Amino acid sequence: MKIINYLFIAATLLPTIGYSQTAAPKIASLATLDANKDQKITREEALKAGMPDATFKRIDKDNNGSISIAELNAYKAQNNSIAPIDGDKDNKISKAEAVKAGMTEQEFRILDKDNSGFITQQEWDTGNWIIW
Ligand SMILES: [Ca+2]
Ligand SMILES: [Ca+2]
Ligand SMILES: [Ca+2]
Repeated sequence: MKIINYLFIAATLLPTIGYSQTAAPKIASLATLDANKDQKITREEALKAGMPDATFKRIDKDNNGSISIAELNAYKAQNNSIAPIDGDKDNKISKAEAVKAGMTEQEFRILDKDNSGFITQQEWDTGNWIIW
């Protein structure tokens, strides 16, 4: 019984440790992640784009070593809030906040569809971007 409890505690603690190591939230577009445009993100492509291995494994649900568009969308459906990159909590992403998380100024202008100088959650949702 004690061993089972111990394993349970270890299993619940491990993900927490993983999260605390990735201090600053990062973002990347599908276009950046899928460097060779074959609609799959291999582990090599993900690591090259700066995605931690732990994040890659979380998204690669079937564990086949690459992220399909379906797997990416499933992850996006649950992890698409802009809150982690919204540093000043005004419910929108400023250019500074976006650049800090890994977006270029050019990419920012594309997502800021109404040219307001901010990316809202709605604008974010239209882009093929993921956050971790
Ligand atoms: Ca690819
Ligand atoms: Ca997969
Ligand atoms: Ca903000």
